[in-house]
Amino acid sequence: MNGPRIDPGEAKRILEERARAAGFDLVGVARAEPLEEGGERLRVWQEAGMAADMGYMHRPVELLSDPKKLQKSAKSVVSLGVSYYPGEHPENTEGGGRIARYAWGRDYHEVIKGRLFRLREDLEEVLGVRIKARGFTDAVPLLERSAAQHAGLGFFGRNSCLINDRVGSYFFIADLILDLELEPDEPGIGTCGRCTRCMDKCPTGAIKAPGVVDARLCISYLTIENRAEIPRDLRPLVSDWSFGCDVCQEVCPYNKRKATRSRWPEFSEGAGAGPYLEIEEVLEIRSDEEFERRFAGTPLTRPGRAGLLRNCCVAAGNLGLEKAVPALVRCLLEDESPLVRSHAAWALGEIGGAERALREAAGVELDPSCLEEIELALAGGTTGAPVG
Ligand code: B12
Ligand code: SF4
Ligand code: SF4
Repeated sequence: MNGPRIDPGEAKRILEERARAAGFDLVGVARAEPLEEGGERLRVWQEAGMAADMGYMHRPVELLSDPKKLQKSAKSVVSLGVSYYPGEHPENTEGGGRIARYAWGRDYHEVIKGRLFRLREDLEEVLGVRIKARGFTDAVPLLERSAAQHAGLGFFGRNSCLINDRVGSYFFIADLILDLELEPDEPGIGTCGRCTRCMDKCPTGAIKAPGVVDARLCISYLTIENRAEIPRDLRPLVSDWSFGCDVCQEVCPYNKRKATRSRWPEFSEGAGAGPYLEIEEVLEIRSDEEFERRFAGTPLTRPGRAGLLRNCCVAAGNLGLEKAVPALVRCLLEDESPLVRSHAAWALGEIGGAERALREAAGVELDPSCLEEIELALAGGTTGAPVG
């Protein structure tokens, strides 16, 4: 920081005022110190293999838990919360692929980054100093939930989400690491009491202990970060989720009582893909260019074309979506990705009525994993009922 020394209490008051003016619902400050308890939990989680194949989550604990590793001169970590709650899913009467609420609108990385940088500039102007800062959301390796808990934004729920007593858990966390001294907040406190709803209702049993999510089982991981197949035994449990999962937040009493709609129009359902994907339409996307064009500026580009089509196949199979059969048959016979072809075969096995197409595919398919899926589908899919 260059310029006159500023009273940390006064600087904090100005930060709060400017952050709220910038549209952030929550703001808190912690000293730029290692997040020891969070780091220890991360180490145990990594060692148990729960980080699956997310390369960035296998980085050394010291890197992920120490803000000073991101900025040497850091004095304060500001955590900001912004509600993305866009409302409830309408009933799935059309057979759509369900999208987690955080992804209904525009890509939050871009939207929040813009406002973070403006907030930093605003602070510099009002305080009359140059501030060295790093601003990010869900991008740079730091335990953002732990940092935000230290800064008083909320407490850890048994679903591992950070819950704020006033707004629930449907909020993004963003961070500004600053070389400016700010008066720190008290850490967030709160409790789930005797409630265990999220653990009881998680469709795949991914919440292994209070606050511990095994990513290998989590539908959010399986449909977004995972680049490989969705394991066969988990597919029926994924239900109609085609991007992310909200079950452990939907059942949470804190959200039932507190969730208030986001004030950011970028996160409303009209700003992006909305609550459901039209499965048949997505299944017809054959090139990466077309995929990028269709979902540009939304979080849905994350799993890539093959990943999103894979998810839509699974949702179609679980919904028994007969109207998707022609599109699934084209995926099976024409798609260049074995991932898509194999999941299309599975879906056709679940829905039934596509024996001819499956036999035709069996005659031309060269990929061993696709061939196996086709054989299984012809033998009757998960349900065991013969196809055709
Ligand atoms: C990897 C990751 C995932 C993985 C793994 C999730 C997990 N629970 O570990 C997957 C892909 C599964 C995932 C899913 C989701 N994610 Co995510 N994810 C991340 C990421 C990049 C790292 C999380 C991490 O470090 N995991 C490792 C474990 C060990 O850490 P942790 O989950 O943060 O848990 C900490 C606390 O819970 C604490 N803790 C837990 N219990 C207790 C109990 C006590 C007593 C104490 C003291 C501490 C404590 O210790 C842990 C270490 O700090 C963060 C962004 C970031 N850089 O932090 C976003 C982040 C956690 N994700 C977020 C979101 C929105 C989601 C989803 C809701 C998206 C969706 N709808 O599909 C789901 C929620 C699933 C769930 N129940 O966690 C938000 C959460 C906001 C919030 N209010 O909590 C974050 C912070 C992104 C952001 N910047 O907004 N995610
Ligand atoms: S996001 Fe879904 S699958 Fe993952 S822990 Fe929560 S309820 Fe379970
Ligand atoms: S559902 Fe219950 S146990 Fe789970 S996070 Fe919410 S209050 Fe805690």
